[in-house]
Amino acid sequence: MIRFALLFTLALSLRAAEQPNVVFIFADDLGYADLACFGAKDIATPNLDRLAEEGTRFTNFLVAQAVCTASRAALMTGCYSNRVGLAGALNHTSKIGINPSETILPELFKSRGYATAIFGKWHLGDQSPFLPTRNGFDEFFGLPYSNDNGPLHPTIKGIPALPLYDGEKIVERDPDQAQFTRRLTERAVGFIERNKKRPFFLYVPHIMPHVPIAVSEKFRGKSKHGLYGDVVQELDWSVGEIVAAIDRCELSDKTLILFTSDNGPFLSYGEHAGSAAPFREGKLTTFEGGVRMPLIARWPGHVPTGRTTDELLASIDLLPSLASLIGAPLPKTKLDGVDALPFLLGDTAVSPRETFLYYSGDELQAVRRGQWKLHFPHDYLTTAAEPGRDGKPSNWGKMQPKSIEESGIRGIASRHGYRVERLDKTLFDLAADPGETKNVVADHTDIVADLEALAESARADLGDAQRPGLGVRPAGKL
Ligand SMILES: [Ca+2]
Repeated sequence: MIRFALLFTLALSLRAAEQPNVVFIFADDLGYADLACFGAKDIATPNLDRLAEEGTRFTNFLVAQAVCTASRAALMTGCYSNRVGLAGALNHTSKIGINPSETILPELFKSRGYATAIFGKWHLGDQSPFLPTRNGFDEFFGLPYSNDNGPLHPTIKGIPALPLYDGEKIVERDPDQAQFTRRLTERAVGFIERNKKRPFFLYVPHIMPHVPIAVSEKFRGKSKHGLYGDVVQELDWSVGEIVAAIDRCELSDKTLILFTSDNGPFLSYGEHAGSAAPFREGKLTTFEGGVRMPLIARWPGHVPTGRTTDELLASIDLLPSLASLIGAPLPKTKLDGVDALPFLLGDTAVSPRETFLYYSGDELQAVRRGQWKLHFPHDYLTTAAEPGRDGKPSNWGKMQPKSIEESGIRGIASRHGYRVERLDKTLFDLAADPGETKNVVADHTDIVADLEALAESARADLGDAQRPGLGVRPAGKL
């Protein structure tokens, strides 16, 4: 009996040795072209460039929606965010959050015996049942929502102090924003060192470079791109520290490291925002500048080195792919993501993802198959003529923002200085025209018909504006 127990323990520890660690680093509002390895000219990102050289660059990677809460809900559930009832960006008055009945990414890792931690911004609900420590994370240090959700909000006055959490306890209010990147990095490195002998899932959703941007003394004035460049260079340093800790603990060959951003640049903030070049628009839009993100994956011996792939992949595919990687059973509820692990690992050059639904909140604004993207008529945000300066958005001085709770496109426009424009039904060929400039709808009636049929089946399942979707599940409510 004792012998059997010993063998059983041995089998378990052998299996544990085969379980790779996963480190997921997520920037906030970083643009596609803010890294040198994705086209930045005046921001130096040597650590991320090296990560890309030692792994694979994905140049056609999409997040589900171009705004914080929605993007994170999709990452955590493997579903379009509207399927799980979440949209936009939650704030300190929100009574909803991630539904505790959803099986989310860290819970899959927990089911396989992993240590789990989140150091950074959660943004899936700040009420107790929605906190990360109630939803699969052993450790949490960071913010429950965005760093502008406090007295430093660029345009709204009277928001209460920004809380910094350690576990479920608020340990500081209005912490020094210039220290966020350093402090999260220290936590991440400490977690790696403490858990080097067991499998772990480390999620580092950095608070920067979301406005109000801030940088520690050591990085101030160091870039050729002003404060924004300094902030991105500190994030690059952070990635270097985390990778160095993995290498120092001799975990390189058993750790998959992923780096990307939650949505495109907050363009209304001008010099305090990044670049989505060569893509159109940025955050809060369904143009590629809003949702196309720079994804890097490194895992020596498993993820091909020096590879760049333009195959389509989406953040909703990461949950089923990572579940497959660690042998965790999938959630029993419907998923939108597909298992792309063989593609991630380079066992096949072809991604299993062929189509994508571009929702903004609960409105289906565009659909895509391969290179073809069909926009339905919709409003969108674009920057006002006057550029944002010194942390204030464009149109500053002429704006009349009401409250952080005012929802919808007009609310966002008034709060962040955007203009609202209208797009007609438009077909773009992203292969020939990645910047979405030339409407070819009249030339391709067969493609339009195919994409319209795709949209119609999406509407039945996930809804569209006033039309309810049969497959939508509710958010968690207090
Ligand atoms: Ca964001």
